[in-house]
Amino acid sequence: MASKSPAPKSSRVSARQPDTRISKAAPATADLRGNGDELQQQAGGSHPQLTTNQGIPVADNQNSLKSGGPRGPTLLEDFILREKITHFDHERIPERIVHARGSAAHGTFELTQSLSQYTTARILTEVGVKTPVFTRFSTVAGGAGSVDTPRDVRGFAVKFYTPEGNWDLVGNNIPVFFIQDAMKFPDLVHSVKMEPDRAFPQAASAHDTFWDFVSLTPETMHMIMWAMSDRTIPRSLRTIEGFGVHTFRLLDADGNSTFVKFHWRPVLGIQSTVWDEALKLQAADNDFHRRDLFEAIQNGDFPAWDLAVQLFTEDEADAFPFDHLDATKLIPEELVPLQVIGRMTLDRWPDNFFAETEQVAYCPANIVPGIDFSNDPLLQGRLFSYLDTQLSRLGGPNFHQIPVNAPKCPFANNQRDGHMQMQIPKGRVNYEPSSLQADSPRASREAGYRHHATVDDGAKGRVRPDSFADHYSQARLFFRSQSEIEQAHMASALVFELSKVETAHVREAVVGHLRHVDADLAQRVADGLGMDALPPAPEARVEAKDMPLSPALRIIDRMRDTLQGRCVGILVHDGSDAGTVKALRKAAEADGATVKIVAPKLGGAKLSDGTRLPADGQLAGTPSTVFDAVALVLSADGGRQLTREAAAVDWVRDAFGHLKAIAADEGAQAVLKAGGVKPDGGVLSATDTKAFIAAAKTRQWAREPKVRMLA
Ligand code: HDD
Repeated sequence: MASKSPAPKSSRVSARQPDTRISKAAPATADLRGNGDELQQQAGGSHPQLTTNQGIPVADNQNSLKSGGPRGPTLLEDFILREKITHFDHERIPERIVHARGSAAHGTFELTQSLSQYTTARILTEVGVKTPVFTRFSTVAGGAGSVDTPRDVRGFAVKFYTPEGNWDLVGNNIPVFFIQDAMKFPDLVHSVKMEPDRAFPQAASAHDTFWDFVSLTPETMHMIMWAMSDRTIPRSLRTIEGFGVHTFRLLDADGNSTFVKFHWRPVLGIQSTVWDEALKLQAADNDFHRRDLFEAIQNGDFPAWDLAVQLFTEDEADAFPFDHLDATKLIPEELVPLQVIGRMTLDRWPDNFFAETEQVAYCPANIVPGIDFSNDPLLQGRLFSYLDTQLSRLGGPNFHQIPVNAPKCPFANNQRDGHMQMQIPKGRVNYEPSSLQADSPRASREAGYRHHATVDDGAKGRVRPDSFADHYSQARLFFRSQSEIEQAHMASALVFELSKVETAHVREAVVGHLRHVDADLAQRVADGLGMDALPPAPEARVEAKDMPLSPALRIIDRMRDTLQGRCVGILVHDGSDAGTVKALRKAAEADGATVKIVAPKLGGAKLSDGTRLPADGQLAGTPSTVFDAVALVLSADGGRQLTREAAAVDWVRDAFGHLKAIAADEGAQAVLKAGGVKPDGGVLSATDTKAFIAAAKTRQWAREPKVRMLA
């Protein structure tokens, strides 16, 4: 090592002329003083030797190699420094063009009902087998470092490591998509990402280019309805649904096909936030969803989803009043019911974010025998796009060897070499047919992947089928199927988004389209924007038809009244009543909630019984937005003090505005008053734990019209 090497000439020179301000005896060779050992005593345990990537042991990880004494120039010779900095310089890879910000977890999928009547896929026929999965959730528009709670679609991508190879179900939390043909994907994405000249807004669809594209692309209208609903402001990743979106095929042993749509249903039920809360969460905790998923898994509170399918035949599909190959259309549950066939449980957080969550490469083309694609033109384009993007994102054709991407079943072929080849193939045969090597891989008709023998006999052409032309009926179906409160949220979301659009004709064009969806909705949005008159509706190729409403499309009605997956915050200060805090905590935890204590100081509060209760969060950094329900337990003096603390006043004002249950004792009434909290069914006495717990299981929707002017 350096100490054994001869000292470089320059350092020998400077050793004779030491820098006396620092050391009278600067050594000629490597000086290990201050190499950091003294800083590292706390960790304990036995640590492996730190080495370079070549395995050379490192003696000093704090100081670069200098010539001419401690203040001399750093030497190019310092291969340890150069290797460390070079590696660091290349630590980042291109982020995903969409879905850049994501959080993922390992888990398993267990089939509970066999689909052997329809498919040969082992993942869908072997009941009770636990198949490993890796599931990544994402926002779409923002960069990797953006926030977790913008109004946005959430990606829901599952990699099943099946015994027949990897199956990737790369879906979203919305069952339809903005566009019908992959040809439009780059335009859609360019329009929603930050505008190219100004580089803003980040992670937001509320800007001119997105709504310009929407206004000129009526096929987006159905997805827009979903995007403006509370689905795009979820409470947590644990409480979103997932959808495979496209129609796929299941194939039996004889090659017979059944169409299938895949759905993920969260066991906790769906939960959303309210828009003002989602906005404030962006300030309170950029990582709100990631942290929630992490903490749930660390606490053993494993999130789970049921996998359900909708199965239908070609004849049934032909009778639908829409085209099942059109990704802007859903199949109402009332038309084709869902069958639950299994459950996915996520139980292990990745060991390393980059190695796993960042490097995972999903691809809708990763499919196993017994499942096949349909002719959905959006799906067909995706089959190309993902592998292509991963070649540049992950740097070459061998990214399938990265542990998170590699199949867990044996895999072998004659593909060779390329950047970052990690395997060492043996033997002289890397081609087929061959006769020289007994163990060279061969294709097999029995086990191998088979495609459905689809017959397509039309003319070649760049065309859109007439059966894709109805852009408004399902947008109307979705809007009209919502509860009143959800409709108001959608109208308000449209007003919010369009209020950020600077160009008047774009706003008008969007409202024009809304007239086809629902006249009342268009009027409410126009009023919300302060328009004097309704803009004209554009000509529709196909006028909207009324479809039977689908209550299954709502979420507020379907939210489970539960404390599972919810978090209750209790605000305390010195003198808070110990018994009340204890009773509240006990009752909330008994019902499955996580409880967090908030106090003006992290050290917590000295309670009425003299005990000190440490805080989980300091008041100034823990606003009520991060909780589902809140309680304030304060002495009269504590309450008085907190009326002068803006963070405490905001705590109750926001909890009230975000429709949360609030429990407060006598001492806390002053804070409630300062926050403008008006008594209602969701504002309860802190000593009535039963009533508080009941109210905490849901939002106080009836309060909303009193606290917000909805469109
Ligand atoms: Fe896509 C990523 C979901 C249409 C091209 N997409 C990506 C991810 C999800 C989806 C969840 C993130 C995967 C991960 O966590 O790494 N995409 C969808 C859904 C679509 C859809 C549900 C419509 C039904 N996507 C779509 C089209 C194209 C792409 C039409 C291109 C023709 N998608 C991509 C991509 C990404 C991607 C550019 C970015 C990073 C990546 O693939 O690996 O290739």
